[in-house]
Amino acid sequence: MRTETPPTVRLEDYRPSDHLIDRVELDVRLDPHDTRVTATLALRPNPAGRAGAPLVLDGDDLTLLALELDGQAPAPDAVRADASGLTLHRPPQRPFTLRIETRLDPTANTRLMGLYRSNGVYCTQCEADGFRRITYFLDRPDVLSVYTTRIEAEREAAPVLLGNGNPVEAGTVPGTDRHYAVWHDPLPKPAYLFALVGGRLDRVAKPFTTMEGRAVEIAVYVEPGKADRAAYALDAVERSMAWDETAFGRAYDLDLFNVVAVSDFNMGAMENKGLNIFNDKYVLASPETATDGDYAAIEAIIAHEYFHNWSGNRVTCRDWFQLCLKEGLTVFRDQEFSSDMRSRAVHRIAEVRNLRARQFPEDAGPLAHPVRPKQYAEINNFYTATVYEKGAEIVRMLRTLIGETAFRAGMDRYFADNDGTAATVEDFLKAFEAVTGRDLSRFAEWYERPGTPRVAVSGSYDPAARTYRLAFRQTRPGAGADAPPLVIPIGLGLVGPDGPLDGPLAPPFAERVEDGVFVLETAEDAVTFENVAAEPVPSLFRAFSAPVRVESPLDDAARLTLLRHDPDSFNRWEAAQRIALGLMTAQVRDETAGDAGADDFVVALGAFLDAEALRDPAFAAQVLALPSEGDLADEIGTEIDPDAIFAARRDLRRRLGTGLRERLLSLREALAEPEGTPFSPDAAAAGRRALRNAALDLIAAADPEAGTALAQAQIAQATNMTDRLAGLAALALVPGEAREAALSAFAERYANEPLVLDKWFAIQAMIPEDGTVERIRRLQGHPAFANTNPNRVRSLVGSFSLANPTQFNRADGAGYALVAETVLALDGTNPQVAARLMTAFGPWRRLEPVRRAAAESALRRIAATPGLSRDVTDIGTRSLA
Ligand code: 0A1
Ligand code: ZN
Repeated sequence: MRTETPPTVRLEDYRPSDHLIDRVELDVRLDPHDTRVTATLALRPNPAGRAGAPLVLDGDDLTLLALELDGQAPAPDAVRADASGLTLHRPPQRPFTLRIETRLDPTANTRLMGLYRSNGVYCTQCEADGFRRITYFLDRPDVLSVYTTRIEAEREAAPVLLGNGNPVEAGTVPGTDRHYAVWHDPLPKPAYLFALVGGRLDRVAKPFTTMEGRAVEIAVYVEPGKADRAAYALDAVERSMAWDETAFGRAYDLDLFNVVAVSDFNMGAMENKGLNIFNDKYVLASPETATDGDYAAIEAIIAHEYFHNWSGNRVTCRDWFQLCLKEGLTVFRDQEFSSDMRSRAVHRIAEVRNLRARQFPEDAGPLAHPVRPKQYAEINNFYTATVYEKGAEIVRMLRTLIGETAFRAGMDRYFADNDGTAATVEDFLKAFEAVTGRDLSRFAEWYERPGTPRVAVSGSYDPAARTYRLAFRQTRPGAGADAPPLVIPIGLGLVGPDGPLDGPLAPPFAERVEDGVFVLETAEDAVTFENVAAEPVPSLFRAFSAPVRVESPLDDAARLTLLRHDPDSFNRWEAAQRIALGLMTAQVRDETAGDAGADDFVVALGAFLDAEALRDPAFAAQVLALPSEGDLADEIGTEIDPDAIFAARRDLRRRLGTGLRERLLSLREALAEPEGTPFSPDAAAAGRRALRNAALDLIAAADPEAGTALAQAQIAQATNMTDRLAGLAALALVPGEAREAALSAFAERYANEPLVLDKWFAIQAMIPEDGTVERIRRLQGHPAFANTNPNRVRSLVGSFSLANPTQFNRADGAGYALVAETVLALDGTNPQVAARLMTAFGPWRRLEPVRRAAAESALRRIAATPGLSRDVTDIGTRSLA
């Protein structure tokens, strides 16, 4: 393991590689413990690099067996090689060939980076820097090579052999029980996109013809016996291919597109060229095992990885500082895809919930960083909500600023100008400048600084002049006075007591509002609407037009007007969320004046449900789902007391459950599927289930006994995992026999379904009661639990640290101790997962003093442990800085 203090890598130090590798021939002889890799590299000096520079190839945990330069063993003093690198001191100043033979042990590779085995299946993960664990290489994204890979393995153990690109040859190795396959990928790619797979796998496939007339075979490979759970993912690939053609004019470029599901994977999935490798959680689905949320996530992640084929693979990143170039853009693309496949309004709400739950707190804590970081010690710690989600918001703002037509033209230009290259954020923006003639240099500031900006808004109405003036002021926490203001697109409209004020005859008019968007480019600015007949309610940041916190001038009466009449669905939802947040924070701050407000809110929600619940159940479910405890903590910001937050949220759920009880019960009836209805995972059916289950949650909050009965009946009748799990989740909140019996029955029913048991682990980890820490410790010894499987760890310990605020933040520190122990136990085997788990401590400085001290001491205990990985060291250093 690497234990040295990691050097910091800085964007400002970037220089092109001194050498290039045009072609790579790999011969990989798979063996459980003694895999041999022979790499033949066609190298040459890079004209853009330093002439005569040594050749320094990266390596990590490698054993060198043989080395030849142009067919000759180099002189011993010409080379230095160890586990972490290979240097040729005086490489030839002309093209030359290196032949490198290394040995590795895939079974011992518990870090799941490089070549490893998952349930006996050989697979690889090379992003960000795993290829150097397979052979010595220039493991950096701006070195692009054409790969030919020969994979050999025992036929019995690995009948399926897959590589990047297209298959060119296959056969048996005479006189042995081994066979081989040769794959060739014609498109140059960086090493992080390399992949191979070997194992026993079942396959489902379907053909696709691209708009360019290419016949493509799409295939999904899964563990034997699970082919019937791969159909949804397979269809999702097909939908993604078709969508990228119509939405972005992007066609697929190989004859095969393969997806392989493996059960041990550090992240969600990986976009290796022509051979996407997935965490099986994001492939396998059946009504019996997957929730509606799982189906939606599968569709989104399949799309995400597929879309990388253009945004990431055809155009890749010059260096890892440009990670958002592929990730932010690809998240934006997958969000658009999901919005087109499902309800756009509901999807936007889900995107914003996710951004606020994960990115806002990150940006407000010690791990905050710019969307394009300026430095890193361990790049694998920068696959963050900021790079991904805030990165996507920047692309979305760009589209809002320049309009859809110019955005599409700019994307076409970006792909055309940068195809086959390793690009930068500047290259991206340049394409949009080229098609619009606009200067985007000020907009580029969004990439450069951490922190969520605030925009304070005030409104004033002049009845005599019939004008309404909105004034804006932007600030950025922690940004010095020298920080230039951001370019912030603000989606705007005015709403009156009876509906939107955009009547055709005399609409309110404001000179600088174009297509409903006002652009705030200075620290302060204002806009005046004319022709406004009566004091309006402003609908601000429609569709969440910028990732900012808004200090809004609205009171609850104004918000109720928006909930009723705003044509922007996002802001209708936002209005309800803000009212609920206000009521709950008032309770946390011990301001008891909120009672009448709560009654008004209940009445308004009742009217809303009567008018709309059956018309758009998915949206209604979002309106009923109160802001999370995390949202409240984020809103409160300092001296956080998770117990007070929990109590406030519980009390408001009780109030809603009491006040809306009859309606919720009859909605559940009205939304029940008639018996015998076949299961469909589509958005409409999922929306009906979501609303029924949101109703169950509130009913149970108000009346645990009734809730228990309903939940038990729902579990008994459930025809799908969504309803079964929602029943179990409701029961999990009510201590007692019924809960324990339901948990046991669930475990028994799914004893052989690891992905379903993950849900069972998670539900228990999220129980907001004193015994949960002890329960988790018990479950860590459950036969289905394994510290070596990232999904199990995330389900049991990750859910606890991220979704059980009262117990993770126990005042006695027992929650922190549990997570710290898990981090330390994992660090030796899988530092990436350990480091990610540790990020749960991020908000520690915002806690009230007792918990703050306990969290800090847990963090310090981790950081003081000798022999930590670079991954955990980096999180520890930054968390405590
Ligand atoms: N590029 C992938 C994410 C990814 C990053 C690192 C990994 O290493 C374990 C794996 C996957 C994506 O955006 O989906
Ligand atoms: Zn990605």
